[in-house]
Amino acid sequence: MIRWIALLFCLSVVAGYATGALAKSVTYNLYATDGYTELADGTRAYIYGFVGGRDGSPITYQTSYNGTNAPQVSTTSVPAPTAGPETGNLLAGNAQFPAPIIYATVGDVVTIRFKNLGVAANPRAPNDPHSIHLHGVDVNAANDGVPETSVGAIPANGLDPGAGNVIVYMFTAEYPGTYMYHCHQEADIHVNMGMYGALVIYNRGDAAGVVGPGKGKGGTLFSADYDKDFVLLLSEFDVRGHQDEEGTYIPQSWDPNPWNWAQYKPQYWFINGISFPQTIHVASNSGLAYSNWLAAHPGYETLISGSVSKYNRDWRTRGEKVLIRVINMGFETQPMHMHGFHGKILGSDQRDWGFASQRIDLLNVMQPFGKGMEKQTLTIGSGETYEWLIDFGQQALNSNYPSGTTPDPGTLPVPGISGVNYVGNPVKGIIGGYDPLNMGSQLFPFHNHDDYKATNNGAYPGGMFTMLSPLP
Ligand SMILES: [Cu+2]
Repeated sequence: MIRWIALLFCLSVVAGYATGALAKSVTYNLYATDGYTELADGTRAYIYGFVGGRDGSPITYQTSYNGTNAPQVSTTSVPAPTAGPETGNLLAGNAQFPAPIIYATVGDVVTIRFKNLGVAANPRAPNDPHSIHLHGVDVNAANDGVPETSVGAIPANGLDPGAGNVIVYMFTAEYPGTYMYHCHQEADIHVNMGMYGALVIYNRGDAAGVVGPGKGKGGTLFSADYDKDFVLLLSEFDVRGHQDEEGTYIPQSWDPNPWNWAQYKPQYWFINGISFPQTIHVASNSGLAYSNWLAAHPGYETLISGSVSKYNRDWRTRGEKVLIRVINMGFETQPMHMHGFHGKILGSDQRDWGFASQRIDLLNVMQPFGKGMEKQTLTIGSGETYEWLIDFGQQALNSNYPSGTTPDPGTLPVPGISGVNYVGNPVKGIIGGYDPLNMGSQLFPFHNHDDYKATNNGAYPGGMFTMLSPLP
């Protein structure tokens, strides 16, 4: 008996050592500030937001939109925040929308050093404090980022107590899955103003955990293997509220009341902070190339692609398994609908939904596609996350598109985009001569089924709308 206890003790020490050896420290430097983002139709919207990234790595950020010229994209080292008044910080006034993705691996100790640079893009706005709420992470109250119940929000430079301080949030990554983070100061305002981003916790050994989501690397989540993962962060703006924070909101004759957020009725819907057609790699209205936008928002790729034929460890199907991490950070409930596929729901809110797709053998290999909780429309409420796995082998590469050379008035109309001249594929070449992935294959819409949300300020198509792109 004693021997067994001794053996168990030794094993637990070894296990503890191995666990400790794998754990690492991951540090992010984040700043709060303001700025302007460009909406799909060129509208300039005032935002609050975050900018920064991993400590020790350079970041690429997008400059505030001036309403005329395409924003610039610049690369800089991320300065570690230090306490005290801040002058001359390059990042001030250049809030990113959405906020930089935070990612780590189970067991990692995650440290977020956070400083408020104040409002630089629009000095008329109040110099509000900001915080970081780690939504879904089971942190203690001090690290919960709610000013009234946690370590307080920090004001920027000024006379307020704590101005210029650096807040350090810490947690140990425990549950793998998809999370979000956002400011919780006056959350009705600051969330809609743009202060949110994705947070992803990977399992140990996940290749994707080294580079983060949207980079074409795979891993395992809730006993299912995937070949690559994408973040789909859903949200929307009522620009009247943004005008109110900017100091430019003019009440209408039919509604002379001052703005308040209970009047919320949005005009713009986003996937990862952009709208169709930018979601399928079209340049912004001002001319910012998608590749530059993506460089400044790493991990937020919006065009979902996968190989229809890549063989992988799940012998039952042949296509790439593509994990879509759906996050609803907006104030509305969104029915997201994929054409051509049924995605398997692996989990929700950072927990395994094994009951929805039961494992079938001792190796824990997932049920083949065609069984379990597979959905083509997923209704997701504010604050929820889902992991939705697509098998691209559910589709072949080609279908029987008609071929021809005559511009087809029935093809997808993209406002402001000329150069319709397709040969054999209704979409190929339609986007100003730009072929999103140089593909000769089918494309499938993936969009909000409240179709009025697939609009940009009332113009269809737009808004919360992207594509699924089967590849060879
Ligand atoms: Cu805030």
